Amino acid sequence: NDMINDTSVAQASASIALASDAASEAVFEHDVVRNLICRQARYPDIATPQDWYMALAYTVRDRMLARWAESVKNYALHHVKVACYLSAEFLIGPQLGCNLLNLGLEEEAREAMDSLGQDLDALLAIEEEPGLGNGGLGRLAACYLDSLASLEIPAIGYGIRYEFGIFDQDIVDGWQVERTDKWLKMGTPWEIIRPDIHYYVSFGGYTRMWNDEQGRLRVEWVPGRQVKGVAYDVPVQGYRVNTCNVLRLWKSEAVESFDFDDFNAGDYYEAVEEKVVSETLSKVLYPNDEPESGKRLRLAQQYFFVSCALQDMLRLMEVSHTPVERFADRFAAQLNDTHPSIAVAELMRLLIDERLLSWEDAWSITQRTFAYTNHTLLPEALETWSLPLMQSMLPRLVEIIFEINQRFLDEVRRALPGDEGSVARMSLIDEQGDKKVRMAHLATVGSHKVNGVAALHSDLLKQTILRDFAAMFPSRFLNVTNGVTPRRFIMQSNPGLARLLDDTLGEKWRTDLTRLDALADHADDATLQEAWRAVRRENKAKLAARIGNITGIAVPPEMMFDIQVKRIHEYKRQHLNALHIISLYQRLRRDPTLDVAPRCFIFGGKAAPGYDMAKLMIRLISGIAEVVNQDPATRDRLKVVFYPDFNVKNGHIIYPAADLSEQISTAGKEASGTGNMKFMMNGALTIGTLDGANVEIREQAGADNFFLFGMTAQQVAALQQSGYRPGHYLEANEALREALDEIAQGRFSRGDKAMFRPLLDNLLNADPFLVLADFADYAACQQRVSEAWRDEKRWARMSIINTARSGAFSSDRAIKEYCENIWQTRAVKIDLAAP
Ligand code: B1H
Repeated sequence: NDMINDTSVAQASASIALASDAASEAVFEHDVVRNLICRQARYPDIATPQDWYMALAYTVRDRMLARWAESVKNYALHHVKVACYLSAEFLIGPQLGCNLLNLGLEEEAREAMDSLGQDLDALLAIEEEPGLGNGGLGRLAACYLDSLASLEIPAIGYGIRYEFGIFDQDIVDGWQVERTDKWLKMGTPWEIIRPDIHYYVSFGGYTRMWNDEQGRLRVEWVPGRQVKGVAYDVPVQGYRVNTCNVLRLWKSEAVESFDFDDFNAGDYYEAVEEKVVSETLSKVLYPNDEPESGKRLRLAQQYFFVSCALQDMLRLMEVSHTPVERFADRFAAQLNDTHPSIAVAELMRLLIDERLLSWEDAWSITQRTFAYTNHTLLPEALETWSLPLMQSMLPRLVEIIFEINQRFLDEVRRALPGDEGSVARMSLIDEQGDKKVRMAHLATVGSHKVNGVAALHSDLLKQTILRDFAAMFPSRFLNVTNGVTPRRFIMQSNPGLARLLDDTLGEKWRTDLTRLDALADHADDATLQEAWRAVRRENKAKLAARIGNITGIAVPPEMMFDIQVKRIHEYKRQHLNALHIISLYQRLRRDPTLDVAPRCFIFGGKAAPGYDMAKLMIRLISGIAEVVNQDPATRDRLKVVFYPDFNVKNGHIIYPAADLSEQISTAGKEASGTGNMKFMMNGALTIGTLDGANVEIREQAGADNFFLFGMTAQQVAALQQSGYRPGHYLEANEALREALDEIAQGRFSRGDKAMFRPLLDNLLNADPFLVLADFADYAACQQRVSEAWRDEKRWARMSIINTARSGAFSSDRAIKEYCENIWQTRAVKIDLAAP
């Protein structure tokens, strides 16, 4: 208490944080009870687990908020540069566990809850995760926020507070059924609503020119309507540091609850409708892992959050009395794919129309501020917006895009005189057929750096979709290989492994993951191997128990756990995995003495609701599981599980239990992958193609510790160029024919021969992702996996080496590269004890 009295009011947040740090477990316990009463309005005897969860969460939150206030104060005081991560998705996962971990409060909380008669693990289990993202791209954004805070880099994440995140998945009769995600139904303790921080965003209407008092020609956008964006802040605590950054999510609201003109005129319903439409903007996340082109509401969402973010950044300049000319010195803004790329035009609009800067000055600021990360080369995933649609919704922004384009194409023409082919290819507007705005081009032209997310992907980016740009601006392009946070994906989800690493290496790996490297020296150590296996056994037993509870399938933990969890997509080739399982099943039936490793194949992942082929792939896997799991001939050698509702929370229990990680996308199609890194850190071996970050995973692990198969990206491109005939591979491979035939016979569809016809026809006639071409090599590689599994010591050694070499895939490494090579931002130490 002296501490509080000795410090001035100006030091309030620091002293509050220090006081709670110094306080005993008894104070923690007292705070939980106080929150139970004062926030939940419940007394202990009648409190539900949800009440206790909330009380505990608020107790933890209080300790973060004091650090947050101190962090913000420091950033403002020292006029530091802030990294702003603009993303339509932040898949942050459950918050309580990682906040306890990062604050170092796990033990204190466990004991406090214990004396209150509550089990911490049970409370952790009832937290609903905010599913504000689809998959890898959204989870990457969350890992990056964790690393930014842990590395003490001033940062803000800007996104959308979707009321409904990614749907929950049920499996009914083998089919995916979507349920709306009501993550807010019990309220969330992790957001701070800031009604005072709000901005207005315009839509529709028209523009007109006018002359202001100084005789300047100005453009005014007369909107058809406006929507209000309100800030909802989520604190992001760094690991064992005082830095606490913010994820600022925007919720849309009607400007006025009622339009009084309409109301007075008696049209009550029209007035209410306006409110409903406005609030629709942040209502729901689009559940596609690639854009579904042309959805009006989606463009409105993008512009909405981007405009709020940029207006917020401009306000922050004002409150720190910094002239707007210095914008790019105070902010680095990263575009997470093209979803926020309208920001390029919006910043120009704000600077020119509202801050009255010249085009040249505004453009210089814009280019120096933005950088763009590309996450996909799939042509169907490249965002374009119909020009008429954009003109009707964002008329002023289209004018600005035209001006950017004109000036840019002039530059192209100066550099490449007479080359109208290049001009047409590079234009921001696709003029073929219905005119479209190419968002990747807008992002590339408006940025000073453009990066891919794995070495191979960055190379392909320069050779394919952005080739002309890479030739013209070679120094603009770079690679930043993705990374994942070891806090959540090792320390929090695999505490047994974390303890073993502490015992073997000391604790330095916790803040510098490259130190895991030293583990490789002990890879053959029998004692370590035994301890290693014990940790893995426990993780597998936990997953097996969970699978038993959820699906009723009994899986023996001694089996090899062969896992493929990720969104369901043809390019990720879950059907290749499925075909191999069928083939293995057939061999086992034919020869019951066949000497192959007993395996449990586990799948998980959501299919976009409109993606019929992906849904059919889920049905196929369920069908195989149904047949295989009850067949006495193979029952203790082969199991197949579709684990429903794969999300961050389920990932916590799945990654640490994997022996084999399936990373089998068609080479050249998976930009990076990040699940591959989570598996590797937790000691799984990878079976994979030379695609995305697999290439670098194999380099790090060593070729001997990675199961490689399949065509290279070059071979894939060449084969498709020369005319791929799936039939050719079918003729050459009897096992493949038999597997496809058994599907066609209705074996996995309860006799229904029509069910899988679309999938079979697709494979036999087109096979756009070369499943048949890679099948033989995949099956042969799986045979090598089986053989390796027999040698326990060899497997343990390979597993240890994989973890040891996973340091390069920490998101801390990735964020350091962003800071050094793109953002030019530095760490700021937040010292609570400073005077
Ligand atoms: C990735 C997406 C994506 N790439 C559009 N592209 C979306 C595109 O809702 N949409 O419209 C949503 C997501 N996501 C993934 O990004 C890549 O496929 C992975 O390979 C990569 O690891 C991940 C992070 O870079």
